[in-house]
Amino acid sequence: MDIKEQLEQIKKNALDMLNSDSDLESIRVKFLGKKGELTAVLRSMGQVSPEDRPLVGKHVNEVREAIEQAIENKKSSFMEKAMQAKLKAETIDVTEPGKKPEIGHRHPIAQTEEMLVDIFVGMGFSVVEGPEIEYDYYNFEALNLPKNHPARDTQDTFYITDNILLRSQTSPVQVRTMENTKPPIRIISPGRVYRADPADATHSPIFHQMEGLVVDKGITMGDLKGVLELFAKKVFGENTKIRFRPHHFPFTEPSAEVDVSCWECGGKGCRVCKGEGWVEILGAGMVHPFVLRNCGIDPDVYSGFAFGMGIERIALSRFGIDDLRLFYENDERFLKQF
Ligand code: 2NL
Repeated sequence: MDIKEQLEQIKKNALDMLNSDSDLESIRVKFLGKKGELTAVLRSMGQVSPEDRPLVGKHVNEVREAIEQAIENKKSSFMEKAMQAKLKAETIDVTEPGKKPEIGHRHPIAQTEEMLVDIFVGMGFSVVEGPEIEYDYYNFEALNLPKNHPARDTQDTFYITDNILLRSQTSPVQVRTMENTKPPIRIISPGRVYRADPADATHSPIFHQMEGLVVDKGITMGDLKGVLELFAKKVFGENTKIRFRPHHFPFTEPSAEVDVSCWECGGKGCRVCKGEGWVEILGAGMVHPFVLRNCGIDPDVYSGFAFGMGIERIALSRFGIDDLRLFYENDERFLKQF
């Protein structure tokens, strides 16, 4: 085979290969590379007569260019194909209806807490928060709960050390506020509290409470009743009545348990109020003079009222639920309903 035929054969082989094999780089190396077939022909130019060399050289270049061009064409056709595939795969139909992102919402306990806070903020109360890990002093001692009081039983309270515990009410927040603020004081303290109760439909070792405290000159039980009545109407409806039943708390004197007229039957008696016509929602009273004194406030000059309510209890009534454990199970099928 003379060199001319050799060159034509190389060109044909290269073009054939390009039609059947997509590995363009190895085809380039095989024919055009330093150890490639075309280079081998160039090396054998020594055998060509000097007068033929320019012609053969020209032919080699033509073949090289033809192969290069063919590789280039193949490359652009591959790239075009890849681009078409990509465009097809990534097509966005802008006329398609959008996917609605699933947005969550506040937990029913948080919603209830927010509602209670809003009502009292509307009456001029400020929100105060404090530590959930407390000294025995702020949780009990300052509140006129002497050392052997049953509520201080380790059965009921999570003690961490002898004098440090998980707060069992949010009163310590009020005590701290009275210690470092001069009256008038008008605060609420919502938050998490802890009691060593086994969980059942109406008890949980962790629950939420909101207490309120007003201290000023001339505060009376009438102020307490006015505030709680307004509060009850906002939560349970305009026609709601409230009722005070005498009770005992060590930190208030006098003390009362407070009922609202049943929101379900309006007072006639039904399943919700168990035929009573009334439902207990909170405890309240006039701040005990000992407590005021413990907190550096002179009970001969100032008086105050305080109240405390369980947020879960309000949430249960508001949403018509009968088992408080539902609030803590984080079952979306339950939570999505609120
Ligand atoms: C209830 C009853 C109550 C208070 C909490 C209080 C706080 C201070 C002084 C006096 Cl610093 N009292 N808090 C008063 C009466 C009742 O809670 O049944 N809570 C769930």
